[in-house]
Amino acid sequence: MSSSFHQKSLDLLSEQLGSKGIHINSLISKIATFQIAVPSWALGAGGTRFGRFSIGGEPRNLEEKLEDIGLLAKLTKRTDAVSLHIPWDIPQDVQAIRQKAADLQISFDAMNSNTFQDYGQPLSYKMGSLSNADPAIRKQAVEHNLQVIEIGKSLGSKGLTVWLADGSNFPGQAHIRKALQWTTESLKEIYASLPADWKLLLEYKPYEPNFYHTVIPDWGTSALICRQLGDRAKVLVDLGHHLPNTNIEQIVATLMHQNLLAGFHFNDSKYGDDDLSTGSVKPYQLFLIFCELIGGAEENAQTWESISWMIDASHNTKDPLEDLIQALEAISQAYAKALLVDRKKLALCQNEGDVVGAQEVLQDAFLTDVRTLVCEARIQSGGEADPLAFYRKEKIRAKLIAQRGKGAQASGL
Ligand code: PSV
Ligand code: MN
Repeated sequence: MSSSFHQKSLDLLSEQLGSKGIHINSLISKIATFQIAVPSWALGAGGTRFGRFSIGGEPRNLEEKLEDIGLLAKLTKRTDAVSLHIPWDIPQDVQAIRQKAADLQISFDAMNSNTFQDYGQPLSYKMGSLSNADPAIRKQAVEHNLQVIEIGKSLGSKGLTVWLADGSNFPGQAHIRKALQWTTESLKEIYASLPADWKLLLEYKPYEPNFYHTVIPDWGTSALICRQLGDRAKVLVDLGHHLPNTNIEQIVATLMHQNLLAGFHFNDSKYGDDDLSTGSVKPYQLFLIFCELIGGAEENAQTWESISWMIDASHNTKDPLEDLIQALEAISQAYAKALLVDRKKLALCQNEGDVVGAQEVLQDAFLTDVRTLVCEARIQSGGEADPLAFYRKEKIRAKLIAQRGKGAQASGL
């Protein structure tokens, strides 16, 4: 888009929104300050159990992962943090990693523990980790989480995200109540070691890798456990961790109502944990989630600052950096559209039972083209007007392949 065309579109939008009493500058500054963390595992090609196709030029170590996020930050200005996964990202030299991150203006978002692989540990997680019937295995899994906290402390992180693969594949395999009890007790031990200024983000997921029962399958179970841990334990909503057609915006509203929303792992899905690019399948759902978030924060259910924002995706077919640029854009657009909702009018419609009117209010915001707005926020922050076009024009992937090789990749999902 030429800069004069951009300016014309911006003027037009400013006029259009101005007639509704919306000031474009305050919108732009809100969009510009909204930052979303990127996980270290989203930078390489993922795969399925059937195979993995390397994209080439993928990061080979933690330093290169930081460099990729630094590049994303520079182009998009929509991310300023990385979320590490232990043991995949254990820093060899903490000071050097801290320095590198500081040079790239990247901070360390929540740390992720991993008790779903064995990675050479003495005891196997085949029958579960924090929920295992064997106390020695539960202890090993607890200690792993404590080690993750220590690494996070050394890097300046402020959160621990726990996602458990624990569950069972067949009826009768597990004692469902005991598994839940052991999980809760293990998490209590982890929570007791959580620094005072940290939070614990507890994920849920209905199925996979277990297909009969999962110990923490839904937001309700996660919330029940969090309540038993303490105020700093909250529920993490990974958009892909729901059965088809689940009303995720309602879950978000309910959690906010209880001050129990830890944050998000953004992605999209058609079936389950497909890890598709955020907003690629259900952009309206994403918009409705942001409507609940903005409403919840405005009405003081939970503060905006208390919520963590992160992408959780794995790419089988796309260039991961291109995909992340698209995801950051989709999230910014959903947020921008939700900011346009005339909340006073919506409240009026709700109070008067004007169902049609309420839908019109939402559609009016959702159908507004906010691309110019998001682009302007990026330009004002010093980013690229069109990061994807820039990435392609500069042939960044080809340069990364030349530098790092065709097939190499650090460990990850
Ligand atoms: C597995 O489902 C998963 O995608 C979870 O969402 C975690 O957040 C992520 O892997 C990293 O462990
Ligand atoms: Mn996740």
